[in-house]
Formats: sequence, C-alpha cells, structure tokens
Amino acid sequence: MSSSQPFQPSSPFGARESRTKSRFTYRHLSQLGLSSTTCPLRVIAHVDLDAFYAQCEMVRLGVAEDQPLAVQQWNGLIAINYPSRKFGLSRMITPIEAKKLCPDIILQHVATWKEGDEKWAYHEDAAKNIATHKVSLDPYRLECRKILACIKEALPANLQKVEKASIDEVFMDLSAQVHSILLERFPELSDPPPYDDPTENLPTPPITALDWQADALVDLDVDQTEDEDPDWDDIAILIGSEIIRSVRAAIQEKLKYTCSGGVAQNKMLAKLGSAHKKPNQQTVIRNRAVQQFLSDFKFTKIRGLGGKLGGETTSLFNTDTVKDLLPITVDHLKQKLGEESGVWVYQIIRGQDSSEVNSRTQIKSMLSAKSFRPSINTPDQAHRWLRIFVADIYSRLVEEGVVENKRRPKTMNLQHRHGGQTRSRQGPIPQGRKIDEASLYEIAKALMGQVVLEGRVWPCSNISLSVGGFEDGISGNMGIGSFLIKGDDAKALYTTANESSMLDVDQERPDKRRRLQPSSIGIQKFLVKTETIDEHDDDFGAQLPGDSVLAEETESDMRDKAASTPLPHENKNEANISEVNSVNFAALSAPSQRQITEYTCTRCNVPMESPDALQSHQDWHFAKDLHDEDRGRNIPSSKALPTTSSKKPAQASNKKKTGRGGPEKGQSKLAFG
Ligand code: DCP
Ligand code: CA
Repeated sequence: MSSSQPFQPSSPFGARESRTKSRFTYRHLSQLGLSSTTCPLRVIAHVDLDAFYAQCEMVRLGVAEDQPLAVQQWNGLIAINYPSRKFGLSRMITPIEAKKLCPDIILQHVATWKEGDEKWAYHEDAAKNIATHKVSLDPYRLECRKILACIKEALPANLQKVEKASIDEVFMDLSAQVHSILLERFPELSDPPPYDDPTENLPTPPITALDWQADALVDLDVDQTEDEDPDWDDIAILIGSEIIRSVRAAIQEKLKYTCSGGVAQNKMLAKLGSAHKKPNQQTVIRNRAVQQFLSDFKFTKIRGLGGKLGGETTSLFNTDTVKDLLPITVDHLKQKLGEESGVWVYQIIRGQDSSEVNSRTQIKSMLSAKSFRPSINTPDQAHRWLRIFVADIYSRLVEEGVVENKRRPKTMNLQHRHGGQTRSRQGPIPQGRKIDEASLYEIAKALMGQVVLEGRVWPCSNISLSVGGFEDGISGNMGIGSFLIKGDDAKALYTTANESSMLDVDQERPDKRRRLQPSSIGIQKFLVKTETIDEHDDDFGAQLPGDSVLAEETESDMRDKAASTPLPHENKNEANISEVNSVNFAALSAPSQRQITEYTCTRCNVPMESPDALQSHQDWHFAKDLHDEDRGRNIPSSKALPTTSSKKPAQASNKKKTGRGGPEKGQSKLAFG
C-alpha cells in the first residue's frame, strides 16, 4: 500500500456546525509529518502475533484452524493455540496434563539440533533426548522475518518506521503516513496557517462521527462523552487503525497468521492495547480514553514497571494500582524514587511516553549456550557442542547480513563452567576476512583451547558462546583468499585470541567488583529500548537449582525482568540436563511450582539454592560486567553488585506481553555458567 492508494474512509463526512477551533495547531500537524516523538497527534501501533509458535506449527503442518495444538519443549509447553485454550490449557501444565484435558490436541515439539548434526530438524524423539539435543528457534525466526517483510511491504516505503520488538511483536510509528493521508483527505489542512503562524489552531475536522468498524474501543475518560465531536487526534488514530487493519489483513492473507493490534499515541499504550483483546482483534485507545484505560491496570503491568522499580514503588506506596498512585504528587514520587524515576513514573501512569519507534533496531550480541547434566568431560564433547553453537549463531548471522558483510561481530566470547568456577575467554573475530561457520568454529575452539590449557576444567557443566561488538561492514573488496581461515591463519588466530584475551576472570578477586559499581544509572538506561535484540535460542527447561540464569535482554527488559525459576516439570522428571531459553516464564511463575529460596540475586532476582550458588552467580555478573565494560556497554542494573545474599523471596516471573516482568519471549534466557 502506498500513501497515494485510496483508503476506504471509515468516517461519514459531513458538514458540521461551526464550533471553536481544534485543540491542535499547524505546528502539531507538521510535527506529525516528521514523526516527532513529542507530537500530540502521534500515532503508534503495536502488533503481536496470536499464540505465535503454535501458529507457526499450524501453518507448517497445515492443520485446520480449529485444531487444538500446543508447542512442546522437553516436558513443558511454550505456546498454546487459541482452540486449545478453550480446554483450559496453559503454559503452566505438562504435555501429559494437556493430553488429559484435550485428548485431540497435537503436541508438536520444537525443532532441535542433534549433537553432531549440521542442521536443526524436527525430531520425533526430541523430548526424550534433552541430553543430546538443543532447541532451535530458527523456524520461528524465519516466520518472523516473513511477517516483518510483509508488514514493511504493506506500508509506504518512504513513510514507514517499523521496529521489531521481539520474535512476534512489532511497533510501528504511523505518524508520517497518517499525516500524508490526512492531507489527502482534508486538503484544507495543506493551506498555510493564518498569518503564517504555526501556533495557530487548526480548523476543526469536518466530521461529526467516526466509524471504528470492528475495533475494540476503550471507553472514554469519565469527563469525556461520545457526543463530543472528534478532533484531529481522534481522526489520526482512526486512520492509524485503518492502516493496522490492512496490515493485519495482509499478514493473514499472505502468510495465514492472525495477530492482534493496539493503536494509540505512544508505544506503551499501543502495547497494552494489543494485549487488550485477543486473538485477531485490534484495540484503539483514543487520547480521551487513556486515563480511563490505565486506571484499571496494576502499574506493574506497564512496561518498565514490571520489575524492580515497580516493586519498589509498590512497597513504598503500599499499592500496585495506577488509580492509587495518581493522587501522589510528582515531588513526592521524586522524593521516594529519585528524581528521574519519580518523574518517569508520574508521567507513565498518565499515559505519557515519548519513546521512539526505532527502525534501526539492531542486534548487539548473539549467544548460544547449554548447561550439561551430566556434565561433559572431554574436549571432544565440548567441540561437538561448539559446532552446534557456531552453526546456531551463524544461521542468525546470515539473517543479520553477515554474508553480504552488511554487519559483522568483532568479538567472540566463550564461557566455561567447572564446579563453582566460571572461566571466560574473549577473542577478536579477524576483520577483513569473510565470516563463515568454519572460521567461527576455529575461534571458538581456540578460546576453548585456552580454557583447557589451564587444567582442572573437567567436568564442565555449562558452555556458552557469544559473538558481539557488531558493526556495519564494508561490502565488496574481499578477495577469495580472505574468505578462508585455515591452517596457518587458524594458528595465527589462535595466538591472536590468546594474546588478546580480554577476559580472564579469577573468580576469587572480589576487589575488582567494586570498581564496577555504576555511580548512577539513569532511568533511560532501563526505559529506552536499546538497539539490541538478541534472539539467541538458548534453551529453557530442566533448570536446576543453583544454575546461574540471566536474561540477556535489552535494558528496558532487564528492568521488567523478574526471577526465572525452575520449570514445573524439572523437579518432577528425570531430566538431567539444563538448557536455558526464552521460555515458559508463565509456567515458571506458578507459585506452587516455584522454588522459593533465600538466596536471590538482587541484580536480576534469580533465586539461588545456596550461598555458594549465589556467589558463583554473582561472579557471573562480575565477569559479564567486565565484559560489558570492556565493550563499553551499559551495566544494566541500578544497584551495585551485591556481595551479600538478599533475603527477598523470588518474584513471580511474568509474561512479557504487558510488561509484566518476564524476559521477552523468543529472546534470551542465558545460562552463563
Ligand atoms: N514464549 C516462550 N516462553 C514464554 C513466553 C513465550 O517460549 N514464557 C514464546 C512462545 C510464544 C512466543 O514466544 O508463542 C510469543 O509469546 P507471547 O507471550 O506473545 O505468547 P503467544 O504469542 O504464544 O500468545 P498470545 O496470543 O497470548 O500472544
Ligand atoms: Ca504473541
């Protein structure tokens, strides 16, 4: 669709009685055209795929749309389609329980890499082979890419701003497109302002009623009535809603996926909107309905308030509802929460959010990891897993344009865990050479070699491999010779990696920790969605007590993140290996199935089984901070690295959808040993 293509107007046009001018000015209108984040006419949309992984499997398998289906990962369920939800199925239950509740259900296990295989596949016996398989989310990533492409195709190329927010969520800033449609439909808006003064108010819209078609409309605020004539913000949002309806129709028509949408003035509201009515619906939150809409929410459901800040706010003000927080003055909030957080909370509960839709969202790092139970004992075993990690990371690099040299990572990091000790080695990925699986494997092996040289490294309970330091590459000018990295080159690389090991962490040096303490971390670090989306598919499941688990998320997600706890099934079954993934935080949060421990990491709320486990987990933070520091990244915590255990009980993990605290699905639950 292009902006010049006709939209089906959804509003009866007609003359209306003269009334005072619009609340909006010519300047606001031109800000709309520029997608200004402070424009009061701004139109932002959020689209979230319904039961995404389940839909992917339904489409792949070609099953009827009313066929109950759930996606299984080991002994857990990670996606439940809507037909099965009618039977009371949720992510909290096991496959066996699901079969009992809904005997006709199709339980499709996720694709896996089998140790030694070169490619992931759908294996019938995957669930039984947790020790030798590793989950692959590639099939879902591929579908996600198709959906993203379809969305981009449905929007005018020169006016679109699309941000992929997770594996099945997209934000769109529709402002520029809405602006162009407004000018088409209401040519009088193109007239210069009276006296050429941009602060002059616009004429009122020549419309008395808006037809919202099938949209779910959120009720207006108490002091507003439907009788009031619409202003330009209503019309802008209505046009946004038409656009989203057509985008959703395109996705369904071309790719057979249904999704839900939210249209509002900003990202925070749009996201709450898309979750409001599911599946296959869209919700519009007009500006005049924002307060009403929000006041029914617990503020902990607002993106950015699901985690630590939300918890602090709850305990400081003894409430978790927006309604109760509204009467609190900004000064009081500032006094209790600090200057920046206080102001932010004050604004966000009033629906004010000027965060940008970032179309240049780019991956900062990619990680593939596995925790081994039983532990592995030989370099050969480690190498076999490294091959899988490399293949896994490489397939994502290909998507990221590494083959065309559009973007490339600069460094590789390997973490190895033996007993309570985590060793970490980092080396450069040589520039000027083509990155391929073989060259990455050589680097990974070299890093592993360094670890092994130290001795006392077996048995190993976890290895994680990551690449980072992405930068835009220069395409072309690469001779064939530079594409290979073998023989002497590989030796040279080994040396390079050796010499430039940036991280050689002795876990026994607590003194170093102190220098990592961030002096002050601004609220923006948590709230602004950074350009990072790391969708590595490290696996969840069978997470055992004491495993260090950290979500490698965007900083804003870190804020929302609550504890990740063992899956319900892992305490019940004989699974003896732990992989870490993006998964099943809903299941994790079931209180009866959760392990509440006294040793909870105050940085990420991960509960630990013992002081030792906590210590080694903190060491992990330490190592990662060093790593981040070396790479100039922000340290995603508002608190200094803890040296003592916290007595806080584990917080319930929550689903990401409304910013309820769980790590983003399809993103990153990492085991860093
Ligand atoms: N996912 C996961 N573990 C979770 C949450 C999600 O592995 N705890 C995966 C499977 C989901 C996908 O991410 O299909 C998208 O997550 P959503 O939270 O958006 O949930 P769904 O898309 O499955 O359902 P909904 O229709 O409620 O959005
Ligand atoms: Ca979804």
